Amino acid sequence: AAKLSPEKLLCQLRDRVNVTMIQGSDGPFGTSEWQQYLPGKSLNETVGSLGRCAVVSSAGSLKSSHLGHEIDTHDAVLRFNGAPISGFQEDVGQKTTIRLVNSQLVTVEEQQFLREALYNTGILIVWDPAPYHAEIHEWYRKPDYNFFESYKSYRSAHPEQPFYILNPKMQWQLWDILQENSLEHIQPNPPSSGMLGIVIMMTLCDEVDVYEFLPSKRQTDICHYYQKFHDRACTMGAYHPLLFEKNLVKHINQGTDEDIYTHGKVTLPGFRKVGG
Ligand code: NCC
Repeated sequence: AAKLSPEKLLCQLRDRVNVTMIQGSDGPFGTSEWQQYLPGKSLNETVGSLGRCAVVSSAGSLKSSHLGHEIDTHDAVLRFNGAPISGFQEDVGQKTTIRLVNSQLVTVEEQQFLREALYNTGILIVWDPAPYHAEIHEWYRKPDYNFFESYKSYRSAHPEQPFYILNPKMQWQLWDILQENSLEHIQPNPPSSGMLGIVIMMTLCDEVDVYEFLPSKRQTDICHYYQKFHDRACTMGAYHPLLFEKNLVKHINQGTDEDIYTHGKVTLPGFRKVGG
């Protein structure tokens, strides 16, 4: 049970979660070496102001959803990590405007990340689980995964593709709001890529449709729509506070329960459309 009204919660998200990308003015990134790697334009300048956006979770329940066409009608589509399109267009669409990847993928799966064509479409954003409310310097010295070299290699190979590093402050600003609105104590682990992606799109778009973050009638133990692997924790969470994220998103949903049940679809307002 969330404590705030949906309207108040939206205002809190808008006012307290600062969605920014790492820039030269951020402490350790102020070197001439980093200036060669960080994108010259801000994310806002790169995407402009967007109308209707879609966030596509990687859940197994997208399989056989036939949501591909509906997803592609949006002005922009955000996807996660290694979620593929090829062979799955019917269910997940084919447009990719932004791909949000975690630092584990960029580091541990570096070879695939540098090689696979999947990552060459759209704007890339990488995030890393920073220590709770750590200063940029502290995080820079001790990231969860040291993805910086891999980031530089990717930037050298694809200098034209916008590729941002999410400012890690955001994840804990969001986590604090999740904790304040939950009756239980939440493990201090950062929100999932899914929740971060939703809030990123709420800053860029007028309206955000989120697919299969809240599971539809197709809910399944199959982790991803693109793999045969079963694990309930993918939908319910283990490391990430997924259940709390999903309760919060359900609370601020402006769509219908019917849309959740049939399409796994939630509709959220962009922060520009949030009053008060
Ligand atoms: O699985 P993952 O997430 O890439 O999924 C992206 C987002 O979709 C939502 N999701 C996914 C599956 C499911 N059944 N239900 C869902 O709601 C979640 O919001 C999820 O965030 C991640 O968040 O970055 C995560 O990444 C993977 C993995 O690192 C990447 O896929 C790269 O290989 C993590 N899995 C493991 O570490 C094994 C996962 O815990 C979180």
